[in-house]
Amino acid sequence: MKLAYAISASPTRFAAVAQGRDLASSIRHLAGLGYAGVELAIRDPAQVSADEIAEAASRAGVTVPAIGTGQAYLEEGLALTSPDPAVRERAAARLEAHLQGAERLGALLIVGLIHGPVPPDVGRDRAAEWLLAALGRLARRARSRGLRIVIEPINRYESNWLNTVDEVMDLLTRLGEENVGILPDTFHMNIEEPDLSEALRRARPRLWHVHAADSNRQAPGSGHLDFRPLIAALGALGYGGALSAEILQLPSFETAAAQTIRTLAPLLSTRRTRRSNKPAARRNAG
Ligand code: LER
Ligand code: MN
Repeated sequence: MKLAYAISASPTRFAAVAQGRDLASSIRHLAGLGYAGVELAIRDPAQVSADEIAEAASRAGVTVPAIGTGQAYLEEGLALTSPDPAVRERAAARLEAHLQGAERLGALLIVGLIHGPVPPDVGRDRAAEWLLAALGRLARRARSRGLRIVIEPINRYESNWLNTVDEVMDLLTRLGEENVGILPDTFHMNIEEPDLSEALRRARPRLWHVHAADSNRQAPGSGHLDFRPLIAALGALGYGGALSAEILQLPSFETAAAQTIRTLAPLLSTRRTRRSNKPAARRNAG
């Protein structure tokens, strides 16, 4: 499991990513703190040079585990379930346009908010038909480039469906594409899942990426989520993907990034070091 941190390639109203700084300097800063990966949130891949990002990441010695795509929904209203077929087409085209950059960066492609809500007067069955058709086409195009996609369950206050791990796992079963998996986000899970570790276990067959944020969507350690059992559950599942901090930049990017790694890094190494490092006398001392 590797720690990553989500940053945006351009300014966005989505506040849970670092933004407004030179990308290369953010990447260098995160690498300097010890992050192994930098997740990139990109509104429009036509406005971004994947080569420049790849070079900055390679110079800093970090990977780009995933590309986030939700800004196209938040800033432009693109959605695979829009009642307007032209908008559905543009959303599908935007996702397809990400594939080249995802290939260049060796990144997963995230489909979260851009799947769109169930529109009023459309109904869940029709929205699901549109979504499954669009995801099927995208998955096949991704597969021809050796790429994988992850669908993110998003809490009920941001999306009127696909809120839970089970809902998304059902969607994946209906979709039947081998290269599409799931991305649980601890912020959304804390709202939707009765037991977060249990939900991670149910996601395991397709668990390829995880977003980390505390209960208040701030840096781990700022809220009431206990990351210890979550990371232990991921370790027990043999999860080897990224644990990527997608958090509000409070009080600042620098502080949030430093606090995240200070909180999470010791938990990632606990399983390997705890037994050997603790003297037996102290271990038994209650
Ligand atoms: C995106 O990863 C996410 O978690 C959503 O909440 C976007 O609003
Ligand atoms: Mn997320």
